[in-house]
Amino acid sequence: MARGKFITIEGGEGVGKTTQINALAEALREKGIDVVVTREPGGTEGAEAIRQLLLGGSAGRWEERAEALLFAAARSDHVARLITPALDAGKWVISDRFLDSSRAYQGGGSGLSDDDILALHKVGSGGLLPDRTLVLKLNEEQAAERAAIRDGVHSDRIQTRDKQFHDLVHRSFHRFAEQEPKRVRLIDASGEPESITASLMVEIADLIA
Ligand code: Z5A
Repeated sequence: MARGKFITIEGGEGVGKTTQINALAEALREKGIDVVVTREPGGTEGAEAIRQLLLGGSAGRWEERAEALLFAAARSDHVARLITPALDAGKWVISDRFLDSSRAYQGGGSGLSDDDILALHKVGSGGLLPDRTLVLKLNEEQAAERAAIRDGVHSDRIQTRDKQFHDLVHRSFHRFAEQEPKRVRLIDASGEPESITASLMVEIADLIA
């Protein structure tokens, strides 16, 4: 049986990742592909428990390296128990965030080196990389508007970080697309949901046999 494909969706908060993942999964199912949708941090019982530790609590709850280790630990369980078995069974996996979020937030934003984040990923998850990473890009005002409509005044521990932090995160995602153009694609997320889904399908067309 052919191994399934592993797709990750990345970008800042409120850009429409969850909306697009659901639409993309539907479009792939219509083509007869068996799709598993998951998210990070989370996706398995243990990783969802770590999610609560990471996203709740006070802004300074975790020191930067401890935070990076917790994300890597959650990812390790997610890869071992959900992602790899699904891919081995021929299913496609679409994950709402993955390694590139750690590289952008704990690396670009918090200042850990890319080499250190990749070293944690090698130990925790065997260095697994997605077949394609789709980064949704949207200007800050539109993303904040969308997140506010959905969440009101509620923000998680990482959303509350300052503008400089989030600018560094955005720049990191752009840099990954420049450095790895075959794997990482930037998608304009400013239009209607249907047209964004069509753009995502174009970017993964070569993976559909
Ligand atoms: N994090 C990290 O630091 N390191 C890591 O390794 C990992 C994660 C894996 C997880 O947050 C946090 O963890 C995240 C990064 C960090 N923190 N930050 N900041 P999360 O999983 O709770 O949330 P998120 O990933 O940041 O995304 P989100 O806020 O849930 O938003 P979204 O999924 O991108 O957007 P959405 O829910 O699909 O859409 C938002 C609203 O806009 C909603 O009302 C939609 O109906 C609406 N929408 C969507 N598309 C459109 C269009 N096209 N037009 C108009 N309105 C739209």
